[in-house]
Amino acid sequence: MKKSKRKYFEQQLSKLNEAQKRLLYKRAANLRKAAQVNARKKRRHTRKEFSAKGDHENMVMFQKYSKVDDLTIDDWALKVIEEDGLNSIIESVESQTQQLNYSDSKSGIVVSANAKGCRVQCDGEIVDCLLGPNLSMMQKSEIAIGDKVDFAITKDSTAVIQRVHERKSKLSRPDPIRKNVERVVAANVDVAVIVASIRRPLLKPALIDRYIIAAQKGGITPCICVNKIDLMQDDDKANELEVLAPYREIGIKVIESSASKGIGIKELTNELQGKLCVFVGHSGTGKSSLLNAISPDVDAKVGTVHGATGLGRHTTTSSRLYEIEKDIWIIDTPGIREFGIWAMDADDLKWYFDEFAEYADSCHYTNCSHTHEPNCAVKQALERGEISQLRYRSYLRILEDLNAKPEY
Ligand SMILES: Nc1nc2c(ncn2[C@@H]2O[C@H](COP(=O)(O)OP(=O)(O)OP(=O)(O)O)[C@@H](O)[C@H]2O)c(=O)[nH]1
Ligand SMILES: [Mg+2]
Ligand SMILES: [Zn+2]
Repeated sequence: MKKSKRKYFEQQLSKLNEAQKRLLYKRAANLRKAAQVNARKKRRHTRKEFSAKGDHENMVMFQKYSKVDDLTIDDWALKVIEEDGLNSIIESVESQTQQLNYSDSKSGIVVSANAKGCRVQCDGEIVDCLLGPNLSMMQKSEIAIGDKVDFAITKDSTAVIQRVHERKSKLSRPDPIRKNVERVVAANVDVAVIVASIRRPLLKPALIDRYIIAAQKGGITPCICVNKIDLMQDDDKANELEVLAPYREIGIKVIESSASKGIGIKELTNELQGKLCVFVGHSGTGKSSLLNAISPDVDAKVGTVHGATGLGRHTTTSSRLYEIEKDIWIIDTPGIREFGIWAMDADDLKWYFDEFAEYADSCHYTNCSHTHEPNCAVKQALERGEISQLRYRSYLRILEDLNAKPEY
């Protein structure tokens, strides 16, 4: 920052009172922490690139990211004033003070959310809530569907979220654009129902594997619901469903269903009894249709699939939590093309493939990655057909992705 600019912002800072300064420095500390984490990852990447290629560009980038550590908290505070303006800090403190005049606080569950606020279900009613200033400063991932929250009604009858309770589980993914930002798809979920179809759209085993890993990593039980079984001829059915056998073998529940013919709906309902569930999967597999089949009252919007390609049309555009009678809570989510795994260390990935476990002890190297090492018991089991080729290929693909992304 130029000296003259710095002086100007320092003068602005001196106009703030104690409470405003406290908020400013809190914002500055958050920014500094995020920048340091980011710079550390970028440094690691450029250093690696530099030692591989020895190019000047990566060296310059490395030096640039090293400078982040030289910035003091005062530098960051000035940056906040420069970017957010003095008024945003003054206003935030004012609204924080206003909120002290609220009536007693209530608790509820977040049923939908956007950047400005969220809808909360409380005692059977839906309340539109704004995020309190302490929350709105945080990343969007700080509030997610399924979160248990406390909110208060201010004097002017606005509902404001005061606190998000600690989550017992979460399904996360990296933001598709800003990969170092976590997006929590759903919080406090018991079961993630991975809705797939064999035809229209075609099965995507690699996507199923990613969902399983993300669910298990977040403390959620995965379950597969293979929908649209009415599209298969009886003679081919057993053959075509064989592709899901490896999942059954590792103890994942697989439910066969047809939302349009009402097949498997009872079994699915029983599985979800007393739980909070999230329906995930590729677009057009029938997530919203299954939700409607379980509870016609919900009447979620259902789309069509493309006539020629059999691909879905992204009918559901934002996630929503529905309370179904009989104590079932379901989050319907929009179908997605790709699902990245949040904050996964490449070395840890192998532990998420349960079928490797019984062989891994016999690998020659204790830290065997089951890829290139000699005398790998997992690869031997693969050759004997004891481990599914499809699952092993998924493992290699995800591993490749994780190694290609220096941020994680
Ligand atoms: N044949 C058949 N078609 C189904 C079945 N379930 C759903 N469909 C059809 O598949 C299409 C897509 O269904 P949706 O319920 O909108 O799929 P979705 O997974 O919610 O899709 P997105 O919201 O885009 O992610 C619709 O035309 C449904 O009628 C089924 O069991 N059998
Ligand atoms: Mg849908
Ligand atoms: Zn091995």
